[in-house]
Amino acid sequence: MADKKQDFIDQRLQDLNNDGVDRRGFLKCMAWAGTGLVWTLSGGVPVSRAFAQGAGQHGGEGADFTFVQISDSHIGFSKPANPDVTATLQTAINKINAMPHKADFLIHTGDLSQLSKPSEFDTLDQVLKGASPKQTYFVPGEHDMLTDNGEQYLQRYGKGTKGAGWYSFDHKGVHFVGLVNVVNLKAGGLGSLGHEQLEWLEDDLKGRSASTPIVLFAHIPLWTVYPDWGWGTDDSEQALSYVKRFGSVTVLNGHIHQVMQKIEGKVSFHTAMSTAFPQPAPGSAPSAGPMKVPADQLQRVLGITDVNYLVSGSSLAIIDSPLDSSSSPMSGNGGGADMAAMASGGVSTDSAIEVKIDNFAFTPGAIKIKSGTQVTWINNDDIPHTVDSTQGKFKSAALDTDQKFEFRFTEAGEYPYYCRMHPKMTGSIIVQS
Ligand SMILES: [Cu+2]
Repeated sequence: MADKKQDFIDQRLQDLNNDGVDRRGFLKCMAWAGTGLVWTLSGGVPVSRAFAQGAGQHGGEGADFTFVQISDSHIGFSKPANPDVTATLQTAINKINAMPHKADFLIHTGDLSQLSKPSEFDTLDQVLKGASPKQTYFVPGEHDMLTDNGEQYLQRYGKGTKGAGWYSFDHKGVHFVGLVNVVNLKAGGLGSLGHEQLEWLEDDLKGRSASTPIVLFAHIPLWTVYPDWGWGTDDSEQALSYVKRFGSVTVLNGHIHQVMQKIEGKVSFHTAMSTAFPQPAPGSAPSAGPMKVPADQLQRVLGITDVNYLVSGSSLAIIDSPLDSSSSPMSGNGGGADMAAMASGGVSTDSAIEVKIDNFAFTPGAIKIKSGTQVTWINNDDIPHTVDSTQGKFKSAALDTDQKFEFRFTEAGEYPYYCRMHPKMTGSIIVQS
């Protein structure tokens, strides 16, 4: 039995690696445009494969059914990393529609929008209307909760769900659970499921036969990919303890805009690429964020429809692969903020102070000011951030690129703050009378 299991895992690893994709080419070009992940359920066992793989190879013959994961559409994003994210989502949908074995449904693992705007959701809906699978199951990303704590997301995509939008459903003998780990993020923390959702999950799984294949999906990875960039979920261990007794568990996530895979016992973890823009490999750049690739490469990637749509691969291979930084477009999106240079020992006597938000960091991160000083935060990143007092004393809207937030400090004390979208981003203001 154990041998059989091992054989199976080996087979799967082989499948995952033997995907007909030139991994070096992948690392160079980040074939991120218009990607999606095709899952074929065969005998209750999910196997992923690339869009580019024709019907001949895996074909879907003998498959129970197929579904496709797409992620991180970021509709509304228009920065140089990809000025037309609607077009690349459309490319993904075209691929899905051209699949020889029709997908039963789509799963979208969050960040549908860039700024939670109604017009962005409208555009997404419009593009998805053209998908041949008529059903899409969603979970929200932090970008979908920006303006209204996810009210609008819930109205549009969360009908019949619990809490912040979690739910489960069954499809042809497989039990799917959509989880939400992007609300109530605490300063310094990672993604979070929260007590109420964990209780619900335990209850939802209780009484199901251990032979039922389980698919969990959520936006932020439910395993620790790279905590320095917030790529993990604080209480995912608890959630995973509820699925331990099941024979086949697949965990699908987005958020990090690249493929990472890990198999741990009977649980296999997978993160999908974005349909919008790539992000650097963990630790390979000063921070997470949209990664620009040269325009000619972008065109080349966009022009290729048959190959390079890599969706499966070994995470470890990707993490461990040395990046050729001299010629690679993966060298990140600019120099890092020199935080140390801005560190301030003394009390500033300026009546107005500026804090820059750059490369997912507040700079300077900690400052001492005199009472009455006005602090202005300005977002220099290509991605929105917020400035939220940990004590609830101030709270900005989502600040898009170049947008500012101001607050005048009139009482002495210490004011820690963080970005509610990226709780690893923290700073503090010490006000002296
Ligand atoms: Cu942020």
